[in-house]
Amino acid sequence: MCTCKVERTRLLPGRVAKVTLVLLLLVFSVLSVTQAVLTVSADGTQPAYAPNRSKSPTDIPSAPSSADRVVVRLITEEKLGQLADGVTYDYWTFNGTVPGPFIRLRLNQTVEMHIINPPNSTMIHSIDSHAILGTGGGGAYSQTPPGQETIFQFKALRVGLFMYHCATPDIPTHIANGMYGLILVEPFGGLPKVEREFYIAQGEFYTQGPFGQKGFQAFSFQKADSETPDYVVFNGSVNSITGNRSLQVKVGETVRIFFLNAGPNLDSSLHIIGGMLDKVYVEGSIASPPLLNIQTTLVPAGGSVMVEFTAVVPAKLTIVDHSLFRIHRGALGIINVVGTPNPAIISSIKSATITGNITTSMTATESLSNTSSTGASNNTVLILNYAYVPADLTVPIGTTVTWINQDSVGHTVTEGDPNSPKQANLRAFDSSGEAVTGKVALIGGGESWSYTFTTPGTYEYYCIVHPYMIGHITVTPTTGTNGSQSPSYNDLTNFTITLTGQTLVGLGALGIVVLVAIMLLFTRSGKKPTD
Ligand SMILES: [Cu+2]
Repeated sequence: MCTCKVERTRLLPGRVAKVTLVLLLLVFSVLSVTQAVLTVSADGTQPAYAPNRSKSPTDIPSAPSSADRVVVRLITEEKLGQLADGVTYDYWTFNGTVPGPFIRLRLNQTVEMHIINPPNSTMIHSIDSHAILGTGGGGAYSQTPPGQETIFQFKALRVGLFMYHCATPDIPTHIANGMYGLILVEPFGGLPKVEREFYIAQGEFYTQGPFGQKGFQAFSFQKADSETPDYVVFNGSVNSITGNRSLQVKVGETVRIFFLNAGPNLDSSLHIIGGMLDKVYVEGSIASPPLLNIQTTLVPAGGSVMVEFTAVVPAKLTIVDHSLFRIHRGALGIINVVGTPNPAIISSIKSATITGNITTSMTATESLSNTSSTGASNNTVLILNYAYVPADLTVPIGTTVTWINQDSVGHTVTEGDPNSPKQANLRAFDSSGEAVTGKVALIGGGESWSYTFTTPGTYEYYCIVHPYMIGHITVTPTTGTNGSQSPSYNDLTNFTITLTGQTLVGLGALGIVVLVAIMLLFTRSGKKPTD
C-alpha cells in the first residue's frame, strides 16, 4: 500500500503535483465560500408563508333570507396570513377572512347578531355597523372578551350598502388589522338581477418593514397614526384579485361590484382602467338613482359604493384606486373579460408610422447604436410609462430584441400570461432570472435587457411587478426575403428616417448609388453585343 502511494506520487512530475494541489485548494475554498453565501441568503431573505386570508370576491349570498328574523354569527379570529409574497401578518378578522362575510339583508329584517370571541384571542372584539341605529352602531352591546359570546339584535331600517367594523378601542387599530366588511340592506323586491356580483374591500396595512420586505411584519402603530401605509390592498392582500384570482366576466354580462373602502385613513378614487362605471350608486346610496357613465368615483374611508357596468369587448380591465401610486402598494385587481372581439369598438392598427415616430424621437446616440446592429430600431422595445412600446413586435428568427427601460422604476420582461403565470423554469424568456436565482431582478430605470429569439411563434410577455403591462413578440420562421442582404438595406432606410436634418443628404446619397448602378448596367449591356 505504502509503496504504491509513493510510486503514484513519483509518476506525477513535481510541478504538475503542485498545480493540482493549488487547484484542489481553490476548489475547496470556492465551495466553502458558496456554502457560506447560501447560508446567509437563506437566513436573511427566506420567504415566509401562511394561509391566504383574502376573502373571495365571489363569496356573496345570492339573496337575503325571506325570514323576518335572521341570525348572523361572527367569530372574531386573530390569524396569521399572507399579506404579500413572502410577507406574513397577524390579521384580526371576522370569520377568518379580510374582509369579513358579506351580510345580505332585506329592509325591516330583524338581525340576531352573535359576536363570538375565541379563547385564544389576545383582544376584546365587537361590531359597529353603519347600518345599525343606536349607541355605537351596536358597539355598546357587543364588547366581547376572549372566550365569550355576546348577542344583540337590531332592525335594518335603511336601504343601502353599509360598512361594519370592530369597535373596540383602539378602534382604528382593529380596522387596520382587517376587522371590516359590508352589510347590504336591499329594498322590498330586491335589487335588479345581474349576471355577476363581486365583493371588494380596499384597506391599508401598516407594517414595521417597508412594502415587500420579506418575513413576518408586525403592525406599526406609528405609521398608522401618521397615515403612511406600506400596503393599500384589495381584500386583505397583494395580488388577491390578479392572476388566477382575477374576476372572470363574459362580454355582454351585467356586472355589479359592492365596494367598501375600509380605510382606516385614506379615501379611495375607484376606477376601472379600460372600463366604464355605467351606473354608480354614490356612497352606497342604492335608494337613490345612480349616476351614469362615471370614470372615477370617490369612496370615503368608512364608505362604500355600488357600481354596475357591462363589458363590451374582451379585455383585461384593471381595478385601481386612481391615487395611482398606490398600485405600488398593492391596490390593483384584474377583471378578465372574455368573448368575441368587436373591431368596430376597438381594434389595433399596426402601422410603421407608429414605430417611425418613436424612432425619430430617439436620441442620436440610440439611432447610431441601432444602425450598427441588424434590423436596427425594429428590434427595440421601449418600456415607457408602464407599457411596452410597441406592445406588438414581429421579428425574423435569430433576432436579438432589446428592451430599454425609460421609466424610473424597475420592470421585468417575463414570458407568459400574467393571468396564469408559468413556473419560472418553464418560461421561454425572463429578464428577472427567477429560474436561476429564485429572486426577481428588475431591469432598472435606464437599463436594458436583450434576448435572441431562435424559435418561431408568438410569445406573450408581461412585467412581474406590474402584471397589467403586456406585450407580444411574433417570431417568423425565415430570416426575411433578402436573407443576409436585408439588414444592410434596413440600415440604409433607417439612416434616411432616423437622422432628421440629414434626410435630404441621405436620400441624395441613395439616389447617386442607384444612378451609378443603372449607368453600370447600361454600359455592360451596351458592351455585350460588340463582344
Ligand atoms: Cu376587534
